Amino acid sequence: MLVKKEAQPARLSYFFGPGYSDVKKSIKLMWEKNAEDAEEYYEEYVASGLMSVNGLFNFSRALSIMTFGSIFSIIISIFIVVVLVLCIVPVYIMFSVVWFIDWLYLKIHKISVACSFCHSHYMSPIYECDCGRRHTDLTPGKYGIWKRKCECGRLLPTNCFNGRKNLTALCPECLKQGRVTYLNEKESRPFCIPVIGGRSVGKTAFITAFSKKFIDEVAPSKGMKVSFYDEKTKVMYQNFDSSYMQGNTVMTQKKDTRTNTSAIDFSFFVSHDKLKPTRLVHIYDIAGETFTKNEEYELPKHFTYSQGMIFMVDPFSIPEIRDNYKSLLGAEDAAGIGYADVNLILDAFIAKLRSVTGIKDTQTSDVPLAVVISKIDSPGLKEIFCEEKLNEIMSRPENKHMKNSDAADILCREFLSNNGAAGFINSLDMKFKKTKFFYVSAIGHERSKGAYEPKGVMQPIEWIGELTDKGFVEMWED
Ligand SMILES: Nc1nc2c(ncn2[C@@H]2O[C@H](COP(=O)(O)OP(=O)(O)O)[C@@H](O)[C@H]2O)c(=O)[nH]1
Ligand SMILES: [Mg+2]
Ligand SMILES: [Zn+2]
Ligand SMILES: [Zn+2]
Repeated sequence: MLVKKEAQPARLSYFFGPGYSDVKKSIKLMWEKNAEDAEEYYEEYVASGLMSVNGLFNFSRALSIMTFGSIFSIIISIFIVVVLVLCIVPVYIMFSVVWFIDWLYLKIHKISVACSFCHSHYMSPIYECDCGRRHTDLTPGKYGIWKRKCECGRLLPTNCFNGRKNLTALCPECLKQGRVTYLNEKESRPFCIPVIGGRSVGKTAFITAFSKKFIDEVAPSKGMKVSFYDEKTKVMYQNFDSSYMQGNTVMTQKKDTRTNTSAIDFSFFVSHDKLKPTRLVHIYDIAGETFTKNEEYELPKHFTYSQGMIFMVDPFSIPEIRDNYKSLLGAEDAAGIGYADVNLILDAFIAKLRSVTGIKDTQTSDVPLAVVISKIDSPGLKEIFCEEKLNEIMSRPENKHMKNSDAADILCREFLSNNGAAGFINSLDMKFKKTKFFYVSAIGHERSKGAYEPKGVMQPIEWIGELTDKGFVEMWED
């Protein structure tokens, strides 16, 4: 396990390469010389006449070289091999120790790559030297403990303590499929959250509001530095920015044309002196069609390693709520209702989750699932999801000292149960060990009526972070 077998385009360190062959060569040479000498005397003995004195003298010389020479050669060979082993063992131990420390550092800090192209998840990428040679296993080893020499002569750092992260990195999984994907990961820890739900439930509005709030307000106020993953995510942010100012959303493409997957990955790095390692936040906006249509999409691999998931529910997708409140909606709100049945979406989501994680029908999933009721600024709902209602729940004798967020969870569950969605809540609780309900208004008002005024968009992600990456969310929570 310690040393992977794949040959690297680098020079072996002395004891594993030149040292080893030098020793082999010198032992071989010694034996050859011995045999040569013996042969020489034997030939002289034959030439001098088999029974002559001189001949017998040469014969005994040949014989003694054969025996004593061989014994002597064996001793010297053993000695050389022992010396070599004595040199190799400490080197081997040393590189194993450095290899282990490097591995442990990545493991403890949960450093890994969640490829934003193919969504595969792994610990280390392939590193490419300036000369184009690819090092599939750039770790301390027989090619070098601290640095290795690429075949081109360039010295490459082999571990996380001396700048390996600054080398050009490639996705090994993309490469297997014949695609060259350069990664911008900087030995960072991914923080991945897919946002799931039917079409028009408010996923894109939620991601827009969260991203803007986090990047423009929360991060700067806490001294965190945000940088975009690449040019594409920068453009995505600019689109979020203009949507945010206008109070609308851009329609999510059915497929990410770049990755050909059904999830759009908005990713950015978050760094701070006290935050080790840097986090790479991935928010996946999954087009609603993935759940409602029976089309074949690539399996959502990010379901297997996400810190948590957000399941968005448009309250107006629930028939009873629609019947009760739709007449109060303005034209824009009425036009933006997500009609897909939440139970069908939930079933489709669970089926996808099962197929990719392999969990059985009878098993519950461990992944934290934040169930988010959207658009609570809508007329009729504003009066339900309000401070007074929370206070009423917290004043109940059984709820003494309850946190606001727990009261909000109860409020959401009661609201859905009272409106014919008790079955939906049961299904969720049966399939997921950790669920919590939240209510949000991403836009804060009807579409296209001015800039966003988001409410409650941080809490679902904070809750997921509290369960899975406390060090990170503690940086930004009040
Ligand atoms: N009133 C109101 N409408 C919203 C809110 N969030 C989204 N919408 C509307 O719901 C519709 C669908 O939103 P969108 O985010 O594009 O949904 P997606 O398909 O799930 O990404 C759009 O017309 C939005 O304007 C909100 O917080 N309040
Ligand atoms: Mg969308
Ligand atoms: Zn990839
Ligand atoms: Zn090179």
